[in-house]
Amino acid sequence: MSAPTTSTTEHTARQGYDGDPRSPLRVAVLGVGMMGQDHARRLAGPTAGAELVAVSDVDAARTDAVAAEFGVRALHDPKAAITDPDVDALVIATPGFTHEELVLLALEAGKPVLCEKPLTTSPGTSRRIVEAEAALGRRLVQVGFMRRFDAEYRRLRALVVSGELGKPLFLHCVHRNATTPPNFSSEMLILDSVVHEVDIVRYLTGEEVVAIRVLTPGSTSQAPEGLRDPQFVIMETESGTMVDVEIFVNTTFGYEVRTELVAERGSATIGLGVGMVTHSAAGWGGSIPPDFKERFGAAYDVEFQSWVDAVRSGRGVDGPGVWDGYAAAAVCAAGVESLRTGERVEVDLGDRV
Ligand code: ISE
Repeated sequence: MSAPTTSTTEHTARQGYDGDPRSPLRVAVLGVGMMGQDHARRLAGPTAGAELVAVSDVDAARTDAVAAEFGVRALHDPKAAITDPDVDALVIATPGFTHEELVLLALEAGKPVLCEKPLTTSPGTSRRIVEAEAALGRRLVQVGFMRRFDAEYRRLRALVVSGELGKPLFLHCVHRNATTPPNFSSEMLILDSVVHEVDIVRYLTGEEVVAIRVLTPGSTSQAPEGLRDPQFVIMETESGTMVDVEIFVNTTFGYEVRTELVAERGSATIGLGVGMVTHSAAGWGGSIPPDFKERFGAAYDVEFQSWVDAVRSGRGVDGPGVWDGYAAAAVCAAGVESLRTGERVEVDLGDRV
């Protein structure tokens, strides 16, 4: 629950976050579709030290309805929300193609941002953000790679970092969704879904991805006409760790994300979903989450709390940043090229900024 210790009149009179640890961080959510509404709920509810103060969406009726639901201001122009003196920080959950402009405006306004993935939809536009933030000389942007806040992924990373099993040789990844939203294209399996594996490979190994190849097995009859689903993705990291990803987004029944690490002296698997196994007349078994909102709900909560804590403490944003967003965009763009050509495509990130 938010813990505001100053009255509304006191903190709405501020211009930007005042750094007083008793003041809540006043956040506006831009884009209140499915994900933005989920984040608005998170900020209005369990995130301590945050106060949801405004929402904004291109759909004016939706903006008004969500604003009324949370009792906050409806701002119809997202750009005005960014410069609003009573907004300290922004959550950007608008469609990916709008991110570049909004994030650059937020950087210009000097406001911290939690931007949903992808950072932007191309490496060139992501790189512009990397450079704009570098020119400011301080980190303001966190990218919404929520898997880094998931307890199981954190344990797997700790295991890799400990060196107990030796060098990672393979990562076998499974990423399955029950269904896709309308207009989900074959490229989006890479840009919208596999982007998470790209980030998690970088997070687990601490290395960049240097090459990617996308193969297209026969498509499931359960996918919409023309969608190449499933796809099989192979990535290589700098030191030669090999990664395979089965991305399958119309399994019809539920959400599954698994990762098996194979290292020199052993292996470890996460995402088996074996939390509770029941035995009954119906047989034995557990449950499969319906979607990512449930599977990664706790990770989103931790992600938001750590973003708010970092901004309020004055130490600045410290979660996955613009370089992570840029690297993921570059690998995914190479993946889309490979999807078209069937060839292995090398990734060149250029100099680290
Ligand atoms: C969606 O946008 C997500 O981010 C989910 O985590 C992923 O599983 C899904 O495939 C994407 O469409």
